[in-house]
Amino acid sequence: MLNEKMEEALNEQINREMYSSYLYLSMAAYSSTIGMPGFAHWFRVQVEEENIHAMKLFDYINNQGGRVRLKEIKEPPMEFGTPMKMFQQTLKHEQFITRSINELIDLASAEKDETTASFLQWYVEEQVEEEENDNEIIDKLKSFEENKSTLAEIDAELAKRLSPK
Ligand code: OFO
Repeated sequence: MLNEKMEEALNEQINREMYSSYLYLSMAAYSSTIGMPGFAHWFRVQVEEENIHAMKLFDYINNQGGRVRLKEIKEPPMEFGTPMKMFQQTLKHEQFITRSINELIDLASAEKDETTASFLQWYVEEQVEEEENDNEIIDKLKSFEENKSTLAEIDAELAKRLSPK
């Protein structure tokens, strides 16, 4: 059973996950605009990931007898600069999400809500993966900046990303 404070905080996290989904959808559109179909594909898969993150919270709130409240989703930017700048923004956003998950766990502990603290562990691991993925791509883009690879090669690699199971 969720107390009001926890329910409100989890609903806020649904909104952040939906914003992540929207942000990456906008990055997918931008990637297509700059002629990078592999990047666009990678971000579309990321949108699927974010929708899963949001829906896990949605189901959890419902299963705990709480009320889901869907709030307005902020409009994401449309321009992201170079692929490097875009992935730096992606990493920065994921670091923000990691902090928000940590704050939720702190709140769950303060409220003595062990069930929610345990549920949120999945997100802790997921965030390690999310930041790792972005760092890996940033490294690839560094190698491009150092003339060790081409953007077309990186684009072709990102095109291989599989949808989440
Ligand atoms: Fe990208 O991890 Fe959710 O928001």
